Amino acid sequence: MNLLKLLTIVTLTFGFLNAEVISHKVQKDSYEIVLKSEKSLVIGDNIFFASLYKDGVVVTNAKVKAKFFMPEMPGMPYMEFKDKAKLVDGKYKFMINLSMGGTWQYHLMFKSADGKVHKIRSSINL
Ligand SMILES: [Cu+2]
Repeated sequence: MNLLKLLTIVTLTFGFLNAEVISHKVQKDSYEIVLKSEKSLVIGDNIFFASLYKDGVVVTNAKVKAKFFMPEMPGMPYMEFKDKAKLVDGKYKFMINLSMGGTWQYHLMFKSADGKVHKIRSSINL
């Protein structure tokens, strides 16, 4: 086995072990939002679930959208991926394709029944 192959395997293994399930809890405008990834994050398609609460009660009548993006870097253009969430078992489910490792910024936007739009900004590491 040559060194390059070995390095590739070590890198992939480390990457796999190092990947995390995301669980972010954020307070915003008297709402609480819990964002979780279904599995450890991977390069490629990732399923996320956002749970929304107001005064401890689950909110299921909001419209939720997500945008994940990575700013332009040397040798890499700006990247983004958006999805509109679907309500599944009381949680807002969406899919995001993370096309490379690194830090991804995300915006989670939800429109509550009163028509107000709320935006959460955070980031994940892959
Ligand atoms: Cu990048």
